[in-house]
Amino acid sequence: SNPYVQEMNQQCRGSPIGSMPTINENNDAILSQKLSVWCQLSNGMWASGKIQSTSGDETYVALANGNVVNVPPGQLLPANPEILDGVDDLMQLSYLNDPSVLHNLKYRFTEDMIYSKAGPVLIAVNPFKDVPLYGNNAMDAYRQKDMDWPHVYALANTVYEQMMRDGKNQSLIISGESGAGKTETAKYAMKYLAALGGGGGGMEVEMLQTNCLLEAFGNAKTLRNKNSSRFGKLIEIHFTSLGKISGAKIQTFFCEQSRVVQVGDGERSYHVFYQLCSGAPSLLKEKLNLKAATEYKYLNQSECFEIDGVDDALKFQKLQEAFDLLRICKEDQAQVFQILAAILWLGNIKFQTIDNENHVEVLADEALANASKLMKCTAQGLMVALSTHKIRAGSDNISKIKTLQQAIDARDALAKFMYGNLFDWLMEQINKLLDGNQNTWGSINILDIYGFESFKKNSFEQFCINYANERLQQHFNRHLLKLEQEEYEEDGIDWTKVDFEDNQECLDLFEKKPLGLLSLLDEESNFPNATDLTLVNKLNKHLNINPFFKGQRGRAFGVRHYAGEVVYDTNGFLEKNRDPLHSDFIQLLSSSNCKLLQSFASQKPDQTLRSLKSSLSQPGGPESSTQSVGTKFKAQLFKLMHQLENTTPHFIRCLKPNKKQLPGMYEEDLVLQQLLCCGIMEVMRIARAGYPSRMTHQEFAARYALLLPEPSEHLDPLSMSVAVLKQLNVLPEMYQVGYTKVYLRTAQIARLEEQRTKALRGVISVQNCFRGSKA
Ligand code: AOV
Ligand code: MG
Repeated sequence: SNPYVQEMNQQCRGSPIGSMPTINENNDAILSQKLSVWCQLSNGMWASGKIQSTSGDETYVALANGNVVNVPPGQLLPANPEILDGVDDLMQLSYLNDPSVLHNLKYRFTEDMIYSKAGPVLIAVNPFKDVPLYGNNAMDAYRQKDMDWPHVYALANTVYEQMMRDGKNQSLIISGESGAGKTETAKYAMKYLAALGGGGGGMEVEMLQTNCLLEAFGNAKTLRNKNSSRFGKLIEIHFTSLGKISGAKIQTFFCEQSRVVQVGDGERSYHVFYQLCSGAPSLLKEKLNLKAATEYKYLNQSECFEIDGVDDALKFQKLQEAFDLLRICKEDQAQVFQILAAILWLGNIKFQTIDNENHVEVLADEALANASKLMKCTAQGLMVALSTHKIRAGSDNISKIKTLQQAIDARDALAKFMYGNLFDWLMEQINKLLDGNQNTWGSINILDIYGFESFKKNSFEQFCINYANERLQQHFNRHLLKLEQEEYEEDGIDWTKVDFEDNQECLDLFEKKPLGLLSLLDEESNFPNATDLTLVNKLNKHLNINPFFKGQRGRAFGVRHYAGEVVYDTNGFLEKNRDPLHSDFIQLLSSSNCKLLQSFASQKPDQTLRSLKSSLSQPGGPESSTQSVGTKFKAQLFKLMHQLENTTPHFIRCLKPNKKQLPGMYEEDLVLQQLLCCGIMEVMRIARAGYPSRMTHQEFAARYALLLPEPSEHLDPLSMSVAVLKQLNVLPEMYQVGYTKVYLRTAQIARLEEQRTKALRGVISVQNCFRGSKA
């Protein structure tokens, strides 16, 4: 698997690591001075101890539990002095090795200090319980800088101040595995920014309410997370030049539509269905002919209906409140619920075969009656749309009857189409509301996408999700590892390069044309007779030479992602990538008396037309719209990355301490794997050796020249910058002067700012005195 994982395996799984360069000068000193060490036990875990004696290659270590063990020198690493236990920033550790980092995070985790810094990156370890870190008092404390512990509030504060200071758009990029806590972290960041920039007549209250709605429609219980986001979102919070919120915009990416019709064991469909079924008041239930969730095919296929500790009925009330607050009128709400109920009834529609060739007709039962009633179309119309398709014969259009599989696919496609459009429509309504006034001066973007996923069985959805994470990882690498070092080199300062794992090759595997996964998938999707097997054969044939691709037996293939290897089952890939637009549905929905459904049919006139045309000329029913799902996804992702490139990025890494989603449980190897695969260790190594703050000489001089005792207009910006640094006695090892910029070590900017504020206060109070005496 990938080098990080290999490294992890070497280090954690107790395999011989004698070849690793663990003994260096420091270690020799540690051995001879009988200091604290980490030693790796036969089970691969690290235990702390003190060296008792050494002779030759033998080292005897007294473990904390009193046992004395003989440890080969290759399995010893220096430990930090106890005084460093639980430091805020991992960079403060004297020894930055894996067990020390793990121990420090664990120490903090057990004290409910879930946030830590790893140099420029904020680390958040999911506590899986309520921790008393988020009250109004905490918000005030971070705002007034009474508190400087790492916290998402502290970072949000920095981001805000940086936007106000530099006048540049900022972004907060939150990443981590599924269930690591990204969405919760994003919500806290929003809450803090809303408090900071609120009160200006902006949309902060509404903005916070959107979460309730987005989660109802876009989140679901998966095996990894009880409240897993099945869509990605970028929230832009807009500010005026006075730092007040002026509005917001939410972009969403790739809602997992297949979940509407297909739910895996132990998982659920989207929350909103269960909320509706258990929370709708009786009048609404009657109107929608609504039954319990257990009665619906789309929901009962997984036999998982409830989530521990979640009251769906209560959530339904909250959802209605959110609808009201977001000013979605009652009629629209009624239509939304109607469509949701229609989707549930659609799933219960059955077909019966009418001949030996598996042709079908729709069973005219309760499900058909309710679905058509809720869709406000005729039962006959729905029946025809589900069981027949039109083809052209000469100058006439004739109807052909579908086979059972075609009919089932058509029914499911209709349900997905309705849900996908409903989701998009909701986003549109929210964005119309949030698009407050036009006084936008700057923005803070918060990115929260679905995390890396690796299940027993992985499909097209995981393929897209993991591809997106791969791109995001590259953004992280580029900013914190690559660009950082390139800038040092280009600007001519002393720098010894730190190597890191680049994931460009894995991205190439996805994106290369014509021989990349996405292109080959598109190509195969265009063949009407293609199957899972022909797809796999094609991939194997063209990609087997790629070290990030792994051919498998049967219809699966593997990809070596930065976070580990994932095996994808191609079953359904082609169909999901084609995402055909059925012309028969467009006609059906246009005939509906439900305004919302009608609008879904008319939304994509060009596509509709195209698909109508091709459906008439091409027997075989559904046909691909011009762009495949994979290609559209890639385009969205590129647009997103482009938008992020134009902002100053800030990174939050969420870590999942255990797979059981339980509080108080810290699985070291799971945490280590996440730290290693996302490049945090390298980031710290670079940050420790590097200069996190930098300003051009012009910027620096303009901001700090007032600290010079004498006017210095005659100096060029570079000399002026140097003069300031000398004047303030900044130690030479704390900065470097490059060709274009001043580079500063951590905490130096804070010192300079302090001096500047003092100097400015002096000026202001003198002015005030002056004014006072005049009056
Ligand atoms: P995710 O966004 O990273 O997964 P979530 O933010 O949904 O993960 O977090 C999963 C669960 O962990 C939440 O439902 C909470 O129960 C708990 N949790 C996370 N952060 C905190 C916190 N700061 N305090 C208390 N509990 C927390 V996914 O959306 O699956 O990738 O696609
Ligand atoms: Mg999430």
